[in-house]
Amino acid sequence: MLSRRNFLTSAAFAGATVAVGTLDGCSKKSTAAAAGSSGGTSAKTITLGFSQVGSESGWRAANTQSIKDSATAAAITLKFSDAEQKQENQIQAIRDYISQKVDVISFSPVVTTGWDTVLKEAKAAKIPVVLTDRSVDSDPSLFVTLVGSDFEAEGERAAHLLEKVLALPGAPKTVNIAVLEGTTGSAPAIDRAKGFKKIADASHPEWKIVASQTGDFTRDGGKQVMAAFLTAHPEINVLFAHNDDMGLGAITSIEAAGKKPGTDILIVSIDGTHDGFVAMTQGKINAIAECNPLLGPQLMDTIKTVLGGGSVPAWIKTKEGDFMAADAAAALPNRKY
Ligand code: GZL
Repeated sequence: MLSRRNFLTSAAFAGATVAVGTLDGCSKKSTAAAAGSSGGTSAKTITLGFSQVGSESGWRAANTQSIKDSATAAAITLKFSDAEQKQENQIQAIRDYISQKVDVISFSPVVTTGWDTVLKEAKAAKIPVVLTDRSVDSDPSLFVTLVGSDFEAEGERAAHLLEKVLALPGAPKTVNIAVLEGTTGSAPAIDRAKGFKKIADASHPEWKIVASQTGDFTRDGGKQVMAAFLTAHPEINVLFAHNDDMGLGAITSIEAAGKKPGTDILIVSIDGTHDGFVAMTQGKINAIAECNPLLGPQLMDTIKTVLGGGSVPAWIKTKEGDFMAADAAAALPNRKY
């Protein structure tokens, strides 16, 4: 069986649009609508049960705010829970929503595996599930769709940004890369690493990854792991951070080691948070591949379509750009997060 993540990639690639509730290729209504359950009506107020990963980063804070603001704007009743980056808390929250008979469940899965059982329980309860942000390796029929970014493309984009940074005057010819990985087992960590490696392997035999370890998407994680990297590998002159927060934490350790971030150690990261942009204006981060957290409006529109019995694409991708440090000052006033 094609895993959900592979299916999403192929479906997105093929531009496939599939009826909600099933991916068997024929057009069917959403599970809820087809079953005539509460989800099939448009008159009553929709109740959404949402399980958020946690509050680990600036990206997550912006994502949470977007979901809360958009639910209010859409007149959708939101039940919201913060899992503190623990899968067991997300599974419990989903079970609570099932017992509360919400109309729809949405969540950003902290890791890609271990969801089949609870998703089968949601399906048995005829409650449609919409993924946001991160995908999972589960039977695609257990989900309606994913509203979120293409993390593998983000990894490729980060590698291309590093190419541009290394083409600037004064950049080193020897490239010794440290990687601060996201949460182990999460879709962004897996796919960003895959995308970056694809470009590195294809075009840059001179790039050497000398250290790679998770900082769990947090500033403290980035700070602690980078400090250890610098002790073990004084030759490091490039950092690829899977998110801005780990990059910002690493900057603290780089400066504590008497080195200049953005000069002695070039930094490319992913997200595009406010503080990431500020670091670019200070020359401490050299480039950022944006990962848009403002998924709320798309999520609420998708929920209304699904509960109205409509069809949605298998993957609703977010739009996002790439930024070199030289672009940051001009872009900063217009940033929405
Ligand atoms: C990406 C999201 C990641 C961000 C991190 O969509 O899941 O999790 O890149 C966040 O900042 O912690």
